[in-house]
Amino acid sequence: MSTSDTSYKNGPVEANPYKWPYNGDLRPENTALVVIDMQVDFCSPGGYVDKMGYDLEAMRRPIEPIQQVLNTMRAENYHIMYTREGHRPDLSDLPPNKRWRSRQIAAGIGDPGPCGRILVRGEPGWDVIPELAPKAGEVIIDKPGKGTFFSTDFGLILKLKGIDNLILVGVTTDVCVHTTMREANDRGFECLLLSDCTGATDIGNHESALKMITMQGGVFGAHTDSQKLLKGLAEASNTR
Ligand code: C5J
Repeated sequence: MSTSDTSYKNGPVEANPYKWPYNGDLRPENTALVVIDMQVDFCSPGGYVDKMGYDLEAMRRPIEPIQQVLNTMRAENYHIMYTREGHRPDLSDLPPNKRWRSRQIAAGIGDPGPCGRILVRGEPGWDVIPELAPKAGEVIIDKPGKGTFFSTDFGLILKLKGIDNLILVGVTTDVCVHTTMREANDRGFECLLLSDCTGATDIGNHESALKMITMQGGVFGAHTDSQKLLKGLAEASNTR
């Protein structure tokens, strides 16, 4: 199909600003759910976000809807992938300005805290929260930055698995989820962000991040909520 062809039949998922995916090709083989940074450091008392003094409730609200989406997508054999933000124990992959800035807000990355050294690989705070623990065989991407493509093998794995569509959930909407969505969009992946399965340390930022997606005909893809996604997945499954 040529790039100027606009005759695609849209997909089954009611989303904003278009029915997702754009070309109607929604199958377990070509679609992954990506659970971003639902780690103790972001979602639990004593972790990085808690130490910064932000509202943990906003980080925990997505847990239950993510569980629902995971249950359905696992049962239908969609690809399930996870990410964790974190640094090597020797901090050789931690840019000094990132460390300095985190210390300005009393949550120094690499410093000891109630959940171990903050955002350091192997520490209790770095692991995915038990409510959303990955199952055996699900890919986990360890990333030193905000985006999931930067300094990781995420892109290679997506290519080798034949994945075109990414459904993004996790925290935080405006930072790691949005950065990953932007990186993926630039690489040609078709992205959908789930608004009730994501959370930000500031509600205004969460809402703005959603609004940004809808500009220019869906500048980074589209967004919807978990119930609309589940309805769309059921429709896709019925028509296969
Ligand atoms: C942040 C993230 N906010 N997972 N990381 O530092 O969004």
